[in-house]
Amino acid sequence: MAASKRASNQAPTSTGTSTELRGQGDELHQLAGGSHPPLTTNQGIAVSDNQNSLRAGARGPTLLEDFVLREKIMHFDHERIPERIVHARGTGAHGYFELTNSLSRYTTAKILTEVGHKTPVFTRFSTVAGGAGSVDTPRDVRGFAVKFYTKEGNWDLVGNNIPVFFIQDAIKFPDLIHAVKMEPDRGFPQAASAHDTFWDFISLTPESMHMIMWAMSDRTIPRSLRMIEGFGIHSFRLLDEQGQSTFVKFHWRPKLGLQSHIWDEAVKVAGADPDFQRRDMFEAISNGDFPEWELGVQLFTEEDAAGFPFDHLDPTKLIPEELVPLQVIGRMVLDRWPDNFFAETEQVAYCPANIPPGIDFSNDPLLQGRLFSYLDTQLSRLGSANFHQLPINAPKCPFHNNQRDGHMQSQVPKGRVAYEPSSLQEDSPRETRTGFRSHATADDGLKGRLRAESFADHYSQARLFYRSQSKPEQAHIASALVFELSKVETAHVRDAVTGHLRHIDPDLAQRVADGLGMDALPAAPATAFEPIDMKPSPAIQLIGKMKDTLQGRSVGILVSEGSDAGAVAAIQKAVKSAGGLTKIVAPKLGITLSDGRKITAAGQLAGTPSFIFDAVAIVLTPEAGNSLAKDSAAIDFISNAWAHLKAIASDAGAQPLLKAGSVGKDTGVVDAGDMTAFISAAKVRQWLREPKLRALA
Ligand code: HDE
Repeated sequence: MAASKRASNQAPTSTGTSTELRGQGDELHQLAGGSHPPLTTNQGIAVSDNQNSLRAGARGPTLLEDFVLREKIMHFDHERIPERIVHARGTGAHGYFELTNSLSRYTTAKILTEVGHKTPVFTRFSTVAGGAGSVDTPRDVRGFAVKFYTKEGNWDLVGNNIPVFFIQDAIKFPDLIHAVKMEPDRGFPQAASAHDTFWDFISLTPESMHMIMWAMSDRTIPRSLRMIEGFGIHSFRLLDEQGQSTFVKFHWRPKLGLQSHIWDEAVKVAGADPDFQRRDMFEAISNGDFPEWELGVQLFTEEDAAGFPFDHLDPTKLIPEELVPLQVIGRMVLDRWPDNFFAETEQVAYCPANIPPGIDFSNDPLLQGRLFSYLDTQLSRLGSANFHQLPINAPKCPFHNNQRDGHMQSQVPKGRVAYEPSSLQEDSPRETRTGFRSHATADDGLKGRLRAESFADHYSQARLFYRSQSKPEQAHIASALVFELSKVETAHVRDAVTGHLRHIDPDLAQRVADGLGMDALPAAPATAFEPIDMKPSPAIQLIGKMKDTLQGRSVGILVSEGSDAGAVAAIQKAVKSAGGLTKIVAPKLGITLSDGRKITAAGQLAGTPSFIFDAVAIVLTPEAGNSLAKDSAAIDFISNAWAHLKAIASDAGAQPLLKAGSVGKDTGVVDAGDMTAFISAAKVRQWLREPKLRALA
C-alpha cells in the first residue's frame, strides 16, 4: 500500500489520462478515511487532481489554462495582510463578561447595569514592539484589548497591562514607536527596547519617566498572560439618565494573581519556546482551566479630581487605589480558543472609539488621538471600509444604517432607500432618543498647540512607583536599567537617562551609575516642577499581588529509567491537590519507572528546560543521578531552577546532579519526601536566594 501511495504521488506518466488522475484522488481519499466533501475551486468547481498542474506532456511546460493552479496560487500570494504597526504579535480568545455589581447609579449602559447578564467578549493580548513573528517574552508592555459584544453595540476597552503610558499627547506616538522599533538603517533589534534610539527618545522625553519605571519592572516580563493586570489607562466617563457624568478608570485583575519571569528566565524562554505565552493560554483553555479576571472601577467626580495632586487627564499618571479605591463590578472568563487564528485573532479590529450609550470619553489628549488612529489603521490593515462585517468584528446586536457598497461588501440591503430622512420605506433606520450622546461639556479655550501646566510634573509618580516596590523589585528595576543602558552605545544618552533618575530617587540613580561603572553621577536635567513625595502605594507592587497558590502553575518532574514510581506519584498528587499541573521530563520520551510501568514523558530533557516550569522535582536512581551529573542538559535543568529562584524537591539519587548544578541549600530546596515543604516553597519565588547568586544593581 505504502509503495502504491508513493507511486501515485509521483509525477504522472506521459500517458496520464483524466481517468487515471481521478483514480489517484479517490485513492488518497480512501487513505485519509471518512467521507470528505469534494475539494472545489472558489467557484465551486470540483477538483479532480490537487497534486499535479496541467502540463503539455509530463516534462513539458505548464499551461496558462490551468485555472485550478492559477486560482490557488493567486489566493496564496495574498494570504498575508499588513501586520499591525504596533501590537503585531498577539493571542486572542473568546469568553464572556458577567456583571456582578450594578453601576446603575452612574450609567445607563446596559453592560454595566444588568447584573448576571453574560456578554460575549473577544480578548486579544499582545506585545507592542515586535513583528507578528517575534517571540512572546521580550521585555515589553502587553496589550490587553477586550471587545464586548454588548446588546447596545460593541464596546472596545483597548488597554495595556500597565496603568500609565510613555507620552502625554498622541502627536508623539509615531516618534515613540519609531524609536523603539528596529533601527531603520540596520533592521534590528527586533522586539527590544535595549538600543540607542529608544533611550535617546526617552532621555529627551521626561514625561516618560513614570512609564519607564513600570517598563523596567518585572511587569513587562510576565510569566503568563493569565497573570497580568489590564488597565484602560485613560479616564472615561459614565453618564446617567440625566446625562450627569462620573469619571471612571477601568482595571482588570487576574484571578491567579500576578506573576512574572525574572530577566534571565525570560531570555531563555524566548529561545526554548518562542510561543510560550500563546501555548500557555491555549493549554489552559484546552484543559478547562479558564483564565479569569475581575473588572474593577475607580469612580470619582470632577470635584474629587480637583483635589488630586496630579491631573487625571494626563495619561502618565495613575490614581493610587489608596486615594480612590477599586470596586469590583464583574468578571471576565475566557473559555473558548478561536477556531481560526487569522479569521479571528488577526482580523479582529479594536477601536477605543467603540463605546455604547452611557459611557463617554474624557479629554485625555492621548485618548483623543487614539479615537482617530484605530479606524484609520483598520482601513489600511483590513483593506476595506467593510471590515466591521467580518464575523469577529460585527456587533452581535442588530445594526442598520445607510452606508452602502464598498470593497468586499457582504451584505445585501433590500429596498430603494439608502438615505435619511426618507418617506418611501417604513423600515428604514432612524435616529433614536436612546442613542449615543456625548457629555455636554463647556470646553472652550484659546486655540493653540498647548500642554496644560498641570501636566508638568514628570517625576513624582515615577518616585511613587519606585518607592512603593519591595527590595527585590527595586533591585530588578535598577538591574533592568543597567542592562538596557549597557546596550546603548552612545555615552551621552546613558548619561542623560541616569541624570533623570536623580529626580526619581538618588539611590536608584547611584545604583545605575555604579552598575554602568560611571565615575560620577551625571547632572540631573532642569525641571519645571520639583517632584513631591507621595504616600507609597503597596497596590502597585507586583510581588505583593502574587497569590499564595499553585493554581495556574506547573511543576516539572525530571525522571529517568527506574525512577521511584511511588515518589513520582506522590509529587503528582500533592501538586494536583494544590491546584497545579505536573509534567514528566526524561532523557527519552519512553521511560520505565521502578514499578515496571512504561510511560511517555511530556517532554524530552534537551527540549524541555526547567525555565518553562514554576518549580521542579528530581527523582532518579543513583545510577541515573551519576550519569545525568555529566549531562549538560540535566545540569542546566537543575542549575537554572536554582538560579531562577525556584523550589527544588529531590530524592537521594538526584544528589550528584544537584551537586553538578551547584545547587545550594535554603528553604526552597527540599526532600522529595516532604511534599508539605515543597508545595509551600513552590508557591513563591525564593527571593532571599537571589543576592547569593546574582550581582544585581
Ligand atoms: Fe494603541 N494602537 N495607540 N495604544 N493599541 C493600535 O491599532 C495608537 C495606546 C493598544 O489587539 C493600532 O489595530 C495611538 C495606548 C492595544 O488588535 C493603532 C496611540 C494604549 C492595541 C494604535 C496609542 C494602546 C493597540 C495598531 C497614542 C493602552 C492592540 C493596530 C495616542 C491604553 C489591539 C491596531 C489589538 C493597537 C494607535 C497608544 C493599546 C495604530 C495613535 C495608550 C492593546 O491604531
